[in-house]
Amino acid sequence: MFAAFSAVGTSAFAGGGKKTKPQPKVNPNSSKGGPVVISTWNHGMAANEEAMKTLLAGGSLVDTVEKGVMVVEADKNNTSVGLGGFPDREGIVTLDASIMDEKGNAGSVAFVQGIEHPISLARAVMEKTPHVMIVGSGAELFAKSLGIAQLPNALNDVQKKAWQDWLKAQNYKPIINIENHDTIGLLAMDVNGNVAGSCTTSGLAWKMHGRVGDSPVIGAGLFVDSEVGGAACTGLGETVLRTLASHLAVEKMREGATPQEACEAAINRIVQKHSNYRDFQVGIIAINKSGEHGAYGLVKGFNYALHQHGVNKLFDADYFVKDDEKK
Ligand code: SD4
Repeated sequence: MFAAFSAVGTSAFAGGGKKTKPQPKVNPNSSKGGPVVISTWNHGMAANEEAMKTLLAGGSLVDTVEKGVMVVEADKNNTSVGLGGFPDREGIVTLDASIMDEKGNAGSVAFVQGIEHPISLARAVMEKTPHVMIVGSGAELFAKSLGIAQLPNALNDVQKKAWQDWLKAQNYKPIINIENHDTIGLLAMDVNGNVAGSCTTSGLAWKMHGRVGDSPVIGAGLFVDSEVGGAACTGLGETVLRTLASHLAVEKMREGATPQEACEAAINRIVQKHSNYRDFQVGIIAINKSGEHGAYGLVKGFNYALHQHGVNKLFDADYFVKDDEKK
């Protein structure tokens, strides 16, 4: 029913024209830093382990970025990714995910219910359909056609209690840094300097039913261009959607910025466009083809896991809002 389809790398984008293709300023041939896996928050440690294991065992980059975040999706104690995530204000858990490969192909799903691994469904959108994004009941129908089970969307005790507590005041205020494990965004580079990425989340707790965040939107929560590198965001998705922060970071790297400079430029743009920037969190990670990485938060508390040179380690990211510390 769904024919295999590869959107990029086909004749539509192949040479033939007389124009010279602009070259990124990063060194495309350098592989001195690879392989690298970087991902957001504490849960990035477990995701990195699985991703690096997959890559070193000869898995493809897409396998790597998919399998890494699947560990987090499968963790029912995680309240911000996968089916254990906090629900929307109607008490329904809805999930968003996206994936990009090293050839520029992309797939995503949004507003899906009862799917244990939305990242795998996003991958199937990328690999088995002519589309990039499928949402809601259409995505669930697509899952069914692939034999992917749709599980009953029942809340566990932790989810139910949190939702019932929220209902008492019904105060919608996104919480900054939910216990260091919000959305997972993961970027991987192989020894040849090829880059791919993935992003998966249950989105913001107590969101309106039907709300979609940045994570499944290519260029917002995730962007990869393997000629340059990749970036992924976590935090208040509306602000990332307004600025397409991951795309912005990759384009900054294309112009010659380091990954750290690119992350800071993306957060600076969010600050410029949001006068209430002290009230929410956004974190961004980036890597380039040389295996260099960057990470930056809007406010204190964003951390990330980096697996490189055989070591998997958590780091606290630098951040923008520091004026409280000077008092
Ligand atoms: C969203 N960016 O849906 C996600 C949520 C998140 O840290 O990252 N929380 O807006």
